[in-house]
Amino acid sequence: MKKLIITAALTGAEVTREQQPALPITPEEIGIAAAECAQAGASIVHVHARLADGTPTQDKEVYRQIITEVRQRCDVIVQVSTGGAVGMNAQERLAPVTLRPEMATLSMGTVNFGGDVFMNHPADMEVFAKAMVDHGVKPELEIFDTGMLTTALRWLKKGVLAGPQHFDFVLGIPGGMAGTPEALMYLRSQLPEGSTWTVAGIGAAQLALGTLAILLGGHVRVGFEDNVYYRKGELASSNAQLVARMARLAAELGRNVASSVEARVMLGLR
Ligand code: KMH
Ligand code: ZN
Repeated sequence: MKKLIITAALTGAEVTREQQPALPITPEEIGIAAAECAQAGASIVHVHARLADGTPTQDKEVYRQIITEVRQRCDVIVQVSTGGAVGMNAQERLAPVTLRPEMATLSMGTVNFGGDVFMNHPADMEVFAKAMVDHGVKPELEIFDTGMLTTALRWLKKGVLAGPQHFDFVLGIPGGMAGTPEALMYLRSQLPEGSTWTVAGIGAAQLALGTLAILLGGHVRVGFEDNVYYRKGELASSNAQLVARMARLAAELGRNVASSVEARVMLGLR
């Protein structure tokens, strides 16, 4: 089977230090966490920027610092968020793409997000896609529900995006598709030939769906953005602890972990 790409979603926009004391917030902390995760087997880090007090920001300069801090320490692929935090406008969300990172997330539709609405207007989504193509940034298509995958398939027909795409099934958000094996199996069954996919299970689904993805030939996202626990009632000590567990499981199940160099080839990065 293909090698396993592990993405570490280090910080997110919603998790707080109160919920997870080891949450990396500053660019330096994010750089250190990225290097630890790379050492543990991650080939991609999904990053969100925060101000020093923890407030989410899409400020390009903070993202620039994050990329610099990561690059000083390791060769992991940096994937910036264009989701940002609920309530941010499209223009601010798109800002880090102009830094020409290797990858960026691209949410494929609007979804209820806990008690909020994560807005993704179709016109904005197309602007995001075009900006990524223009800047040579590989999108990761974020799929929170089935209609979002249908939209992606329509875009491929229409030529908004071309070539094999990389999908992230984010399963278990209250308002989105459930974090169940059935949901994952259905989404996977709809993918065009040549696609790559990863799964980001929320909360307890992180371990179960990640393990299933290893068995199915997909890829895995772990980290504090999606889950702060190591097991029920026990907080994880670091993002790297969650990455290391996935790498161990993969080894047991016969999948070797991809290096960042190998992941770049598998994903067709520039
Ligand atoms: N913070 C969420 C509302 C992404 O990074 O692209 C959106 C999110 C998705 O985290
Ligand atoms: Zn994110």
